[in-house]
Amino acid sequence: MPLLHTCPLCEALCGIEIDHDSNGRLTVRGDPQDPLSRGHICPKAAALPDLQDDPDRVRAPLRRQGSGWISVSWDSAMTQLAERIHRAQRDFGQNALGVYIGSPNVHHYDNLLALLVMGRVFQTHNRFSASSVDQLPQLFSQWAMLGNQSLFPVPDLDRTDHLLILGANPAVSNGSIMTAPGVMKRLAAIRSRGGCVVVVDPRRTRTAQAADRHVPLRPGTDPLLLLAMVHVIFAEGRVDDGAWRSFCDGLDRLEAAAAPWTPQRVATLTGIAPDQIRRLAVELVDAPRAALYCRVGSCTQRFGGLSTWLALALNIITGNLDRPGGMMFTTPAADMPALAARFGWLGHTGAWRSRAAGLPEFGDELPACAMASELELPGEDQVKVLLTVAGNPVLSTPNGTRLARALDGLDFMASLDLYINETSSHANLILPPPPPLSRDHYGLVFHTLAVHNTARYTKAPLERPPRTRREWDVLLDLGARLLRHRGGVVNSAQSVAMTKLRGAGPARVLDMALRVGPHALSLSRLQATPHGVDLGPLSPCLPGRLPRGRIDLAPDLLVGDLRRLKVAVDDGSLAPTDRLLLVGRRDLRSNNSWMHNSARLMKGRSRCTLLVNPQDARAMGLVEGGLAWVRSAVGQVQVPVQVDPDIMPGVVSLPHGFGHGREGSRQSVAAAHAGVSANDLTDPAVVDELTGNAVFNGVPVTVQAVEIQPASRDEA
Ligand SMILES: Nc1nc2c(c(=O)[nH]1)N[C@H]1C(S)=C(S)[C@@H](COP(=O)(O)OP(=O)(O)OC[C@H]3O[C@@H](n4cnc5c(=O)[nH]c(N)nc54)[C@H](O)[C@@H]3O)O[C@H]1N2
Ligand SMILES: Nc1nc2c(c(=O)[nH]1)N[C@H]1C(S)=C(S)[C@@H](COP(=O)(O)OP(=O)(O)OC[C@H]3O[C@@H](n4cnc5c(=O)[nH]c(N)nc54)[C@H](O)[C@@H]3O)O[C@H]1N2
Ligand code: SF4
Ligand SMILES: [Mo]
Repeated sequence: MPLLHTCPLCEALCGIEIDHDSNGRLTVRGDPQDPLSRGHICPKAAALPDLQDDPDRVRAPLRRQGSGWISVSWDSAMTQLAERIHRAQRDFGQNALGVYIGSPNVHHYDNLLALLVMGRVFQTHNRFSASSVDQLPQLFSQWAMLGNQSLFPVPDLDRTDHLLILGANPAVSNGSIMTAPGVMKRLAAIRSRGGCVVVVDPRRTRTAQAADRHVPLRPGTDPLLLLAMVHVIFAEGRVDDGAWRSFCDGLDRLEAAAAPWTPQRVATLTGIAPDQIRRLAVELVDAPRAALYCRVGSCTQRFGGLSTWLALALNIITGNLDRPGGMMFTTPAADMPALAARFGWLGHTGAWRSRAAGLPEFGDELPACAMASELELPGEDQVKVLLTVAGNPVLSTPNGTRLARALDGLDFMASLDLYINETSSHANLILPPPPPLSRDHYGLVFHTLAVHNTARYTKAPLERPPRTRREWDVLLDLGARLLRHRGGVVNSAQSVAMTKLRGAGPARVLDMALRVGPHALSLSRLQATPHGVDLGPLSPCLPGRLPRGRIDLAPDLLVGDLRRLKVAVDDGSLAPTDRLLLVGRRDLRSNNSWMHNSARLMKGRSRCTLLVNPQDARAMGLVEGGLAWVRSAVGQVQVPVQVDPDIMPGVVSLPHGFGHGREGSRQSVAAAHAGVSANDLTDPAVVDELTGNAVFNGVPVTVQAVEIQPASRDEA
């Protein structure tokens, strides 16, 4: 009998079945009875057993000793960790602790719950996470417009007639803030029922190839395109007059904001002709049901906040928010947005700022771009002790090389991680979690972002390796110890409560969230239906789900940020020049910076290549397979060239998450396919100043062929 589980690697939430083949090896298949994924999986799922068996995976707590590592007991590791954090906070103030929370935490409900509890205990302003190298602009816009950062609209893929995709490549990413397993089938279905899919992207991606139309866009100019689209909707009197008008404010201010931005004015900057811009806009009105979906490509740029604001506003004024076939909200069994509202986690910004760069906090977190300088800059509030939880910021945040140096200057660092990698290799302690097949799964976040309401809870199919510990246990144990160190009656009582909560386990908390949720489910009910339950299509919920009961179409902070955009347009920094613009890309068999230690995923040709348009390659004397120097304001890397007509002229693309050749990391397969890190080129000083989000797209670079020195006679 196969054991049921759920793949935690990406956002698609595929149901899987774990079995053994005739040689006793673990196999992974899609679960055809999962109501959401219906048997779909991608090649990464097959590699889940590799994590289980990987000899490089950390199997017991490790303490640095000289240049090596020794394994230590959990108790000794936890005692040291709690003591070092306590001492630093006592001697240097609460902000001497820094915490970085990486993206896999969002895939494990128990991690998320533990981190929510620990927010209060850490008591530091120096909290960072992968949000600010990803979807922070969306959180910001949702907070400013809808009043709740967690109210993510998702495209109602299975019912839409027109999907406009901006800055996303679901053919490869499997969908993001759009949990839609088998997404390409769903996109094909739009077309086979007579609908249309359009992709706006500097590269003709696999998603674009499968669409009706691809519209190339110059990197970093999304807000200009979107402003011109808003302009067209108003100028042509096509603003929808549906029920949304009764609960939306600021229509006039939105119109005024977009008034100067005609399609003609932005055509050269965006690289899109005025009639094409007009067409992109009116299609959203003319289609019976349309959705404008924008993701990472539009977020991780200088004006990410403006992009996500304008995209949401366009969905509203074309009548496509909260209606079937448009952008809709889920009704998840454990209702995170509702819980966020209940506990007051709606969002806030600027309550404090990073010392060096002056970047604002959002929702209690400072931008990851501020992290290195908060470690480096001496004085009050300097980070002395850092805890990373499932993150690899040396490869995933701008100027990783500088961050790596800053990590070495810390008094103490600990990493909760599966591997000794580019980040954790700088730590004094590495604390290993169980691998994915040894942990229970519920898609607390991703059921909230799904194109259809379902719920699935799966128990760990394999036993937990004995010397690994769930983050739930590690973090709550740490919390209890820190409170004890702090002393006093209140702290002692809270410490006892935390130990009790730890003992109760995360499943109990999940059970409570399910019981108070809109479907009044329970854990036992989900355990009785392990393939998952179908909770129906997305359904309209506005204005009921809005904390203020109203939407602001033109929040002051966002309208105000248009000044910064205008300056950039006026000073020419968004205009075409001789410099090439770097953008990112993902690969189906990668997962950000990890999963590169699985031999089956890494076989085949190298994927860490620089895509260059043939026209640019000719101009620069670059040849397929030849090496090139890529240089930016902060660094340089040497990388093989891949000449590709699908990338627009003037743009080059490098994937992130590579660069495994750094000293200290111990991932033998990854090291054999090291590649270079795109984040040795990206610059933490160039951010979306409004939100603090990192900029990965539209990074100016120069590219130069590497001169191959002819071998000398002696060598020959
Ligand atoms: N240039 C460029 N940079 C980017 C991006 C880009 O498009 N371009 N994308 C950005 C985006 S969207 C994101 S989300 C970030 C990701 O940034 P991060 O979250 O910092 O990096 P990951 O590469 O996801 O690293 C995850 C780490 O968690 C560990 N890990 C995996 N599973 C577990 C687990 O269950 N428990 C624990 N404790 N550890 C685990 C892995 O070994 C790895 O070290 O990267 C960003 N960086
Ligand atoms: N296989 C795989 N799947 C993944 C991941 C992975 O690393 N590998 N990472 C996961 C994570 S953490 C996330 S956040 C999601 C992200 O999922 P997606 O949002 O789909 O992200 P990408 O695949 O990076 O697609 C971004 C697209 O934006 C385009 N782009 C670049 N610059 C610009 C620009 O200025 N404007 C516009 N409009 N487009 C631009 C790029 O060419 C690219 O095609 O994927 C998740 N899924
Ligand atoms: S699409 Fe994502 S969730 Fe599905 S099998 Fe692949 S990695 Fe796992
Ligand atoms: Mo991400």
